[in-house]
Amino acid sequence: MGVALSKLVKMMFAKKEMRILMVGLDAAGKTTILYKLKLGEVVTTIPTIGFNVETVEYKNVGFTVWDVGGQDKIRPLWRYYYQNTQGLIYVVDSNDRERIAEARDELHRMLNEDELRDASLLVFANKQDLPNAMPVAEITDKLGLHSLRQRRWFIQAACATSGEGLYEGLDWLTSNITT
Ligand SMILES: Nc1nc2c(ncn2[C@@H]2O[C@H](COP(=O)(O)OP(=O)(O)OP(=O)(O)O)[C@@H](O)[C@H]2O)c(=O)[nH]1
Ligand SMILES: [Mg+2]
Repeated sequence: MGVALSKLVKMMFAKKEMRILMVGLDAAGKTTILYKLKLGEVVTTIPTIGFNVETVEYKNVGFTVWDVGGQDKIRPLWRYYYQNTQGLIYVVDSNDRERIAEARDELHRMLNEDELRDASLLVFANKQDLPNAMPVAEITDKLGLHSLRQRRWFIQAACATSGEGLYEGLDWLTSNITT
């Protein structure tokens, strides 16, 4: 095999690593998503105080996913995880109409941070299995995603308990991440 070709083959199979920060309001389903991806199972969760971190392998990419607790008192801790974040996963409980404005405010506050300037944004509109779930278009609107400038973003309907939509989200991240 020629040198150029062998280099190309190496590049094609080299494993990529991506640092992902996953946040969102408490009970949005972050920890459920993390372990569904990691174990393929629905685990019984308790509210996260602090964080969980796991590496999820998918399509030759190692996603190091930091899942940080979202209760209001500990939200100020999110910023300690911003550094070197390439992809931001923002999880929304699609059934939580009362707190969608709060979810929007927290999202925009975070996106204003300089450290996250280059991070791609994937929103999981989670809990789509619930009968009263807001559809993706409504969540897009209520989160003000169309007003985002200079940001690569994508919103994916998801159900953490069945796993629906989760890999579609990762697919988007793999092709839209800043390296
Ligand atoms: N129906 C339904 N319930 C879900 C889904 N995803 C998560 N849940 C439930 O929502 C509750 C909260 O899920 P967690 O994963 O603990 O939420 P979290 O975002 O990690 O919350 P914090 O750690 O407090 O920030 C749990 O009872 C989950 O089983 C989903 O897609 N559909
Ligand atoms: Mg959690």
